[in-house]
Amino acid sequence: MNNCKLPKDFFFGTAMSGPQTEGAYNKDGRLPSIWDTWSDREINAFHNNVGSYVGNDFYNKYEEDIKILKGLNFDSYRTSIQWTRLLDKNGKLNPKGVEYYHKVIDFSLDNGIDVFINLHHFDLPQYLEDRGGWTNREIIEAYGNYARLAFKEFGAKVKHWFTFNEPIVVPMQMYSNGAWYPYERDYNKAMTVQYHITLAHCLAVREFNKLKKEGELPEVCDIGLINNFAPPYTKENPSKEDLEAVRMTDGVHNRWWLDVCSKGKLPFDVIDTLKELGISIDMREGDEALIACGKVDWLGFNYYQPARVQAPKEKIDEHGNPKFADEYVWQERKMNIYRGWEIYPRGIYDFAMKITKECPNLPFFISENGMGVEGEDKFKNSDGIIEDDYRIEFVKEHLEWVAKAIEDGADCRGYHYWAAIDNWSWANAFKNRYGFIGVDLANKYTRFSKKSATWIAEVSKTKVIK
Ligand code: BGP
Repeated sequence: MNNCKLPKDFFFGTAMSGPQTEGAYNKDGRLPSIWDTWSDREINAFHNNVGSYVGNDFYNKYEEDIKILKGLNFDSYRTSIQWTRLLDKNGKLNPKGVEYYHKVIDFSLDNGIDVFINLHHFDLPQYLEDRGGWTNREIIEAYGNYARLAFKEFGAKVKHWFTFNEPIVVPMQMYSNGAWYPYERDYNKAMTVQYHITLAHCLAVREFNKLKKEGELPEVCDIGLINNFAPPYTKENPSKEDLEAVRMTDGVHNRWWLDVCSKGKLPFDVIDTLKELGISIDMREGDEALIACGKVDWLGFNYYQPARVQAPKEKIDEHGNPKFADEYVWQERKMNIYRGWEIYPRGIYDFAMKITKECPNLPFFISENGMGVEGEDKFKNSDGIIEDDYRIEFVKEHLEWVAKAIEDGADCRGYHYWAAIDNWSWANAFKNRYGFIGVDLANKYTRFSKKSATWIAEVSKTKVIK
């Protein structure tokens, strides 16, 4: 697939998030988030003891960074507002937070770069977590208030809005597999959280469309949801049980969101199976009508790796939670050894075609895709430039499959790389670096270009993948 061309109006940019870039965690009225609390309590849970406090200093360096994005010939980027910065404890606007986000948005637009705004990227104000966070149904209204205020404040400037980034991650990492604080392993709780996030998404979309109808938001504004969709695969000659493992993995992680976003419904086969297993979802009167409002204008598709599954050996795990699948290790798989994720570029095509088939007329874009590598200094050449050919190869192969999907009828509008400038990555902190642009932590977070920066600048300018 050499020298493939992407459509002329195909957009290029980067994804990032407030909690991973801004830093300035206690400046100008920003409230503590769940990530700061975890950092305060257990700093050694973070790689090299680097907690959530610093980000990559975007708070102070946003002008420089936006110019860097322009230099890469990007026309857009996505970041998230931090709930903790925009609102105070009473759910009212924090003037300093408002001022900061206006400055970032204005500077971007003045430089010809479009900002896509996402509202929730794994972060939550600690005072809401103290009231049960996403396990408490009352949070849905609090989120609705946050979304409404953000839409009204920035709606005249921001065209593309997103309710959540990867809504499956908080239920999974915090409540189901015990990877992140509060390290719970309670599937019932995880599904309650997933359900409340779903209702919060639907409420925000309903409010957005209402504001548009009332003329408070420009007609051109749109709203979407971003998920880390994972194309599901199993063995070559699967048993009935292997296919069942695919159905539920796909159902909970992918179809749940595809159905809400394209049909305004939950996948009822998944809900039925959960019920049979005794997983109770507290569906109340009025919920169905609210879920019907969850249909979006387009989707963000974050792609890192496929989900390879097979029938589980045990149906219940050691914590008493249902198990739908075991991992299936494909013999030919190629790994990103630093992140422990499979690299399978064809998966981006397969899932693009799944969206095209299962959600007809729903456009989407690649909202994240990237390669994180540890210890990149070892790839420095004699001029001190990091020769990240692995990153060039990674992006090139994925873009080639995107081009093929478009050729085969997928309505994929653009590509945002995660993340053009190295940033803080949750518990992994600065372990794996993703950027075309590096950040020198020991030298005041100075930015520097890697080899891939020149390559991506050419691709985003010409739309030719070579
Ligand atoms: C996605 C998240 C990002 C980012 C990325 C890379 O799932 O939306 O926030 O962190 O993954 O993953 P990691 O930082 O864990 O290496």
